[in-house]
Amino acid sequence: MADLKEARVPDIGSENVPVIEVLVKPGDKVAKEQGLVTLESDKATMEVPAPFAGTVKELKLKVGDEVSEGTLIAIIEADGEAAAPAPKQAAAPAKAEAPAKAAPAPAPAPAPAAAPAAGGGGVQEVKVPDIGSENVPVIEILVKVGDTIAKDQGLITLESDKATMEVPAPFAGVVKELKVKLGDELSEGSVIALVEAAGGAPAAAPAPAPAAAKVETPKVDEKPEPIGGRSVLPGNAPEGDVAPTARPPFDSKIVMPGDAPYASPAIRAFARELGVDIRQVKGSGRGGRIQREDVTGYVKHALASGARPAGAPVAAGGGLNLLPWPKVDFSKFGEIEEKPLSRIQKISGANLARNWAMIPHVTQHEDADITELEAFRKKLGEENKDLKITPLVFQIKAVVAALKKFPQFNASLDETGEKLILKKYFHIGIAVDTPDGLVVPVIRDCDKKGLLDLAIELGEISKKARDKKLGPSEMSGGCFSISSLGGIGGTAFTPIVNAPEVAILGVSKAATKPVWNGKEFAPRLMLPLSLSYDHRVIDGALAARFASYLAQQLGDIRRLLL
Ligand code: CAO
Repeated sequence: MADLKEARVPDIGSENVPVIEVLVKPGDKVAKEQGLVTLESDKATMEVPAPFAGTVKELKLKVGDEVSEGTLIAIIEADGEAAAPAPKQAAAPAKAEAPAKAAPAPAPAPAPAAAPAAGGGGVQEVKVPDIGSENVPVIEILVKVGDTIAKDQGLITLESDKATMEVPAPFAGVVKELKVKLGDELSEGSVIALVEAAGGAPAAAPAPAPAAAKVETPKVDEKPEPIGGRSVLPGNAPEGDVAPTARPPFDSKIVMPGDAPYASPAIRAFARELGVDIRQVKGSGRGGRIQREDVTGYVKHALASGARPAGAPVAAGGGLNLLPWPKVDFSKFGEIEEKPLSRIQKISGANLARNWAMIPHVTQHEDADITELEAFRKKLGEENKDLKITPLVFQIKAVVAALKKFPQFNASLDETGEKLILKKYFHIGIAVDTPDGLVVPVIRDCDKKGLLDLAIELGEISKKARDKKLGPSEMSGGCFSISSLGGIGGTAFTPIVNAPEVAILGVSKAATKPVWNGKEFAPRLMLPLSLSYDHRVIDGALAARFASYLAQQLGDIRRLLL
């Protein structure tokens, strides 16, 4: 007999973990333990499997949603026998240390096992903890002999059918000998390495239980299958044989939802250290998984072609040879408080840093006389009292007109950096300031929408942005962005191009200024425009023309009808 049942998120050891993939759709028949969604926290990527076989009736999550224990994933019509006693799956965690009891849940992150040894220091064996499977192949070795490793730093990556997991060091020390090589198949107790514990490291390593080891598995009295997803242990994305540079300030999961790449945190860290945008890299591993060789291959190709695609290694060409970020103990100088960056800040920060570093920016300034526009806007506002009509909607229209006249601005460089993709659509991104940071929702087909429609949509997306309700699709596909600080103040600024777009318009606060009209100085409302552009694609003369055309449009809005 069929029965509608809920599949919920189990205890995943973290809160508000973003969904990066939805693996099923309504109507799909799912097998027991088939992955429903993939979640990715700072430290782990994990699939949440179906607790029983059945047919997905309704999906309750989408990419970008943030979930915690108990969040409803889907309503599933359970197949005959599964419909019966409904094991308390998902949200009912079992102990991590009893993975053999586990069933459909993200893998418990294995707590690393150090060989029991008495006393402090000394060379000790680091063994594979209980990973719930046998003969799991080593797919990455993240350290080499002689490396000084921190506690919880990844040593190796194992990949089973269902999970990818890093095994971290249970204590800090120096790697004396590696006992495994790529392809070796390991089980609980296999020795990974001999590590000389750093001075005070606890020798009888008390089976360190790093944060993600809290990821527990549901209590289901069924066949052991503890590894329900790609899971990685907490701790540092390993350096492996990568140049031991300072860890970047943002974490390894800086991916925009919607196109999350399938790669381990280690590979992401590796890509990031080389300045590679991992989303550009094609994975050659099973199921499209991105491997270390894919990243290096990508870099080689980019260097050989002489191109510097978005994300390619600028530094490799002798460009960015940056000093490490200063490490300062500020508390030495006075009282301090630490505040973690929000997720949005981390994501936008990583993008802004790349765009600022890789795009040769120039900003062209221009003033638009919006005296008449403002009079019209006020009139329109009086006629539509329930609608907030700000100068921004006129700017959107003027930008569309300018993009039509100067198609070079409605373009993106392709990933080789050798071709320009010209777009025939007009989707405009609007930078919105939210309490959690900057987001850029996109208004689509602005050429086909009137001022009032744009005002409605602008109001809606600003609200959605501030309520954190924007989906990934609402933040992608932009052709050109506008960043308006006009409601706040300022006379000019230098916005950062929102790659892969090639230009962005910054708008500051309009002010009444004396303007010479040929006979006298007359008071005119002047709107400061700051057009930043990618100088690889747009030259200064073109930018000056674009900005001045934009000012003309805003100065005489009848032109927008043309
Ligand atoms: N000059 C003078 N006044 C302006 C103006 C301008 N250029 N632009 C807007 N205003 C006025 C509006 O008319 C409105 O006035 P009333 O309150 O009298 O109606 C007021 O300023 C506030 O406008 P707003 O900011 O609420 O609305 P908007 O449509 O101009 O902008 C939005 C919407 C979402 C873009 C804006 O709220 C926002 O978030 N801006 C910040 C963007 C940002 O952070 N950019 C920086 C990116 S780089 O770090």
